[in-house]
Amino acid sequence: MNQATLVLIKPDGLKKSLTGNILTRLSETKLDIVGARIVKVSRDLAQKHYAMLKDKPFFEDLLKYLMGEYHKKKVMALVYYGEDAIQKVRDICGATNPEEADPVSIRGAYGRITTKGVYENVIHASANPEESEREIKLWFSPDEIIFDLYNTTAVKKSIETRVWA
Ligand code: IDP
Ligand code: MG
Repeated sequence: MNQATLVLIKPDGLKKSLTGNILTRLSETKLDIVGARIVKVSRDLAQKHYAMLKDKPFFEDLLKYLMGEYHKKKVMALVYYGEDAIQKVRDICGATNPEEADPVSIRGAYGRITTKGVYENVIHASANPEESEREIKLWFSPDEIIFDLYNTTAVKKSIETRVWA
């Protein structure tokens, strides 16, 4: 079954210039990239993305990590699409704890746990279809993805917006 999944190259991945290596590893899946953005992550976006972890003791550090306070203030967000996309990407990412991840996986190869206990595991990937839909809708608007993954609705907006001067 064709599925979409959200991938984030986290700030440590960008800081360590791992973008190319990670995209190359992900290309082994033969999945299609259907959306891509470089994002400066706000606290609000980080909180929404990791909302289910809000009661964890590491939550505040996790927000700072995703916002780039320990590395670079940017994340690369991608949507991959194709047969069994969610599991294929999760398999290449490896386990959450980078010290326990298969050394051949992305997290096993490039991740670390800091002395402060932050899991710097380089990449995020959606874990299941409910999560991928929620996350893709959080990180992308419909027009930023090359086809309509989900139903859309037209709304008229008359908000002030910035354009190039
Ligand atoms: P996942 O990223 O493999 O789906 P989740 O349990 O959803 O794992 O956790 C989200 C993120 O929170 C992890 O990728 C990692 O950055 C961080 N995290 C999870 N568990 C811990 C922990 O025990 N200590 C520190 N950070 C953690
Ligand atoms: Mg998760």
